[in-house]
Amino acid sequence: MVLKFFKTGYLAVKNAFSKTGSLLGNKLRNLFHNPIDEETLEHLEEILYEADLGVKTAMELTEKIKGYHKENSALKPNEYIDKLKEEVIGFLGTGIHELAEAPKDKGPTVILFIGVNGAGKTGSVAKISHLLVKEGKKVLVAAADTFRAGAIDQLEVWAGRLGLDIVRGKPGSDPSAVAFDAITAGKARGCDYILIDTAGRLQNKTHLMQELEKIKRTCNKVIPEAPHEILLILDANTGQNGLDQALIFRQYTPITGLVVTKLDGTAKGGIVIGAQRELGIPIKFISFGEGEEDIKPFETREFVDALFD
Ligand SMILES: Nc1nc2c(ncn2[C@@H]2O[C@H](COP(=O)(O)OP(=O)(O)O)[C@@H](O)[C@H]2O)c(=O)[nH]1
Ligand SMILES: [Mg+2]
Repeated sequence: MVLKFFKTGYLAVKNAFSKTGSLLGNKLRNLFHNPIDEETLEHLEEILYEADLGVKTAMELTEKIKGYHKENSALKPNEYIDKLKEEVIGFLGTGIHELAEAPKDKGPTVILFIGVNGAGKTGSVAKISHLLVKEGKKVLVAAADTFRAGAIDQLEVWAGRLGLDIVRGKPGSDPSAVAFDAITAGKARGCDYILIDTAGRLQNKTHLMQELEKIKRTCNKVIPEAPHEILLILDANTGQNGLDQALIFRQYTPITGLVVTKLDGTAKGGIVIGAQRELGIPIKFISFGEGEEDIKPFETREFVDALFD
């Protein structure tokens, strides 16, 4: 389904970045005032790397700039930045990656939220629910992080605040049972979406990964196509480490989309580019604050404009 809330996004993203001074634009404009020589190019690669675009992407972009300079040595600083932006947009493609939607009469659409502790899963369940509700969808959230009692309460507070229907498990109970109850209830109540919060998984703990497998099988029992989405939540501050985690998660489960959180608290917005490119998993949402409005569907052009502004 198309979420229509990205009109105001550019400003929101830009504000989030400018708070922490992560805007690449200024750094790059300063840099491109220098003659484009080996030293400048090396510095360029460093700036891109430091912004967490990833080694490969930083190198490739630097090579491209070198090439452009060879073709036309009279380019202005802003023109180099425009070239970089074009390249990045070329890597990532344009348009938004829409959320999956269950076929008509085969709903609700079930979305599983996974990731390590503290990545922003519970917050993302709440914020995305809020977006969906604003689109007129009927949403139910499932507190299936039964590992920590606090996590259930946390989602319940969000649900109360945002007026979301919630199915909660008892602390210590089987998360699959919560998923089962939630989907059964959501079906009976004619919900459009069921968003399932799960416990923070350590990527090296096999039993937690097996538990995830069981949750998936349970979803599948109630609705054969479910879960329709498995979103991995990545904290932007974790940089390359976060990408490594994602690779391990992916050994255990397909991931249909990424949600990159905490873009307000980092100077490393480039992780969004590195993540989509190096993992080949589409970024569906970016989050840039703790409030329910601080999330939006990811749109390449707008993001790149904000990042390189
Ligand atoms: N500044 C900021 N904080 C965030 C963002 N997303 C989540 N948080 C905070 O990060 C902490 C962990 O988030 P939570 O959703 O509980 O993570 P979980 O353990 O994966 O469920 C909470 O204090 C959130 O308020 C974000 O985009 N920006
Ligand atoms: Mg949580």
